[in-house]
Amino acid sequence: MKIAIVCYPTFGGSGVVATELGIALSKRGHEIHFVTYKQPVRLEYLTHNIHYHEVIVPEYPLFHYQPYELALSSKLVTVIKKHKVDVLHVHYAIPHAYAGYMAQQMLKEENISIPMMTTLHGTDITLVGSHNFYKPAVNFSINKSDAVTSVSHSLKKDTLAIFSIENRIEVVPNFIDFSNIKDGFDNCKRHLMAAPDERILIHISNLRPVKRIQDVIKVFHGVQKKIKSKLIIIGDGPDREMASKVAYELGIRDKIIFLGKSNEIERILCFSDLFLLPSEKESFGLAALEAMAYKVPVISSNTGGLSEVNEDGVSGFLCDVGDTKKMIEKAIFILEDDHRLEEFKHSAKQTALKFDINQVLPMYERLYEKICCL
Ligand code: GMT
Repeated sequence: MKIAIVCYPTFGGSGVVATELGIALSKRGHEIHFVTYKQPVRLEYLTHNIHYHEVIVPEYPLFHYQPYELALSSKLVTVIKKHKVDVLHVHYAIPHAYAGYMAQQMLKEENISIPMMTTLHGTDITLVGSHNFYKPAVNFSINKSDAVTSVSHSLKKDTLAIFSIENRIEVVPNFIDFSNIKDGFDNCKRHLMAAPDERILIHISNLRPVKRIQDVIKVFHGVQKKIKSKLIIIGDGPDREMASKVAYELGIRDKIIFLGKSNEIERILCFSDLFLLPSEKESFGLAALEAMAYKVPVISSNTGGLSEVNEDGVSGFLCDVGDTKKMIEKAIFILEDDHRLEEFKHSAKQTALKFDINQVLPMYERLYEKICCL
């Protein structure tokens, strides 16, 4: 099939999922067209059946806000017509589903019909989309999509509670392509980060308030009192400075390494011992799943879809949002004993294997076929 994928090309989970999906579909013989404003970060190279089409929004002084949706829907019309695309798959409802719907309408005028699938990722529903500024448009474009998927049961439930949805929502979980994960990664340079007798804790996110970075620092503060350890933080965002300040105040700034945005998380995950994800809200927690795939157990909050990913007492532990005392307790429990840590590492990987791309990809393919025959 020829599939156009619209996504955010950044480090965010929705962009990562969309990119990995496109790459995997191309390996199964589909022709993929990424349509976005920058080459997606996880898309290292283009191939004969992976194409990237840049959406350009020229600056014009009259516009206080540049009209991205307009440029995106125009680009979609051009790409779909030129490449005879069969299906349009938009990731993250805002504004992609809205722009996709407009492209569909423009194409209809030329007797071209193209079905659209919208994948809901989380903040497009729970944080941004639920706001009255956007709600009518998001509600409208979800209902106008030919298929709607959500990355967890929890997100589906939230969507149905927040919006007036007439469409069926299929749950298609996020996934891991295990063919990219090698056991015994040969570039695993643990010694550059920590001493041999130190444990390594890790947090990866966009450092936004929803991630509760202050809790990451507090949990590490509690852990390092009992267990010699380092904390690595990957990613960047508005709460970066606050996190650093809290760390100074607690006297542990020298034990925390801020690495900024990185596309090489496997180099760090390969030697990490524990992943911290104490988010306020998390529709799925792709970062946690990626950690588990690299045998890193997870201490997370018990919010949104996290309980569908992190198995309590198996791949790590789930604690109430803000319950840093319990998070510290559980982190120490995992880290204090070599044998127990190894068991949790093994179970984290086993749990992650349930999200193997080979189980998930056919779900998307079946839906593409279904909407193409409507
Ligand atoms: O985690 C973020 O804040 C980024 C956001 C995004 O839109 O990329 O992530 C959302 O989608 C991911 C991929 O489906 C999920 O794994 C994240 O849980 C979800 N984030 C939230 O719900 C806060």
